[in-house]
Amino acid sequence: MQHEDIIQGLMQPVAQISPKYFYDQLGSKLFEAITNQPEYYPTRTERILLEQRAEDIKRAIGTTHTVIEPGAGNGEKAQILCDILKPQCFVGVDISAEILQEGVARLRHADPNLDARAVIADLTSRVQLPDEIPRERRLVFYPGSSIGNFDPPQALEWLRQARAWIDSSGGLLIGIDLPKEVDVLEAAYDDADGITARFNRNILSHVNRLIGSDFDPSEWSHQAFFNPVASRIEMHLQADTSQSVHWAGGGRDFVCGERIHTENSYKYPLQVFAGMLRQAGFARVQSWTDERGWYALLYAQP
Ligand code: AVJ
Repeated sequence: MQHEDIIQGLMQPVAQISPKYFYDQLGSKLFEAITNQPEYYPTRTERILLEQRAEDIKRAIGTTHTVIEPGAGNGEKAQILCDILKPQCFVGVDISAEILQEGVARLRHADPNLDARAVIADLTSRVQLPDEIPRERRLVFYPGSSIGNFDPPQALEWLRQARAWIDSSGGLLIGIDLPKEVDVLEAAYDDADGITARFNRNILSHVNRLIGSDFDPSEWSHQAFFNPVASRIEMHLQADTSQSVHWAGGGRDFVCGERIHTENSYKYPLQVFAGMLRQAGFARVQSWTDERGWYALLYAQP
């Protein structure tokens, strides 16, 4: 259960909260604002890549009957891809029901012939897709470098699940953020306007509502840095003062300077990620990269 899961994370020697709890209503809005910050290049770079290479990507993928997008959110990226591929059916999968249903409705409005559906599910566990979704010519679309939130073993597990969703006529189109200069990476997760800092702190307000805790977000500082050994951006919240936090049935003391780990965002070299795709059962892999070499889209087939 959500409740126990959060409390268990908070009781670890180094406290942690899963990044899936960033996305309450305000958190989803703040994330959207992050994607518009000048420092946050991934969303913009991916969109430009998809638009500029649309013809090549379309040729590589061929006819698609059903696009399945885990983490579809507001459906903005789905719109771009559906314009390119013109599938008959779209299935958005997300934990945030309200935003997903809005997104699916918008897609349907843009193309009344598109059979657009919403599946509400927590993507950090295995997801069973409804039986009525056609099996032939599925494309799993996982943009935004969302896979970067998982540890490499979980990421591999996720890729195996994507492989299980498709048959030999299907494929996976996935975006990954590549390693690059540390300054560029760190600025992307600590924008000058402080939007990412607000996004990070907001997780405490969400947790307060979920478990009835009394975190004071204003007592915590946003930290984001690149960990070169693990090749990941880490986000933490650092206590500005020593404090006690309570929740129903428990609590924890934090000393000044102690941290809560809120997110990892892995940056995979292209060849490393292509190797993971092969391990997950995708034999053929094609890729497109922007001219700076910051971001890649990969198309993988069984
Ligand atoms: C949604 C997981 C792709 O890791 O870049 C952005 C989340 N966190 N800024 C990322 C995020 C802070 C984002 N993903």
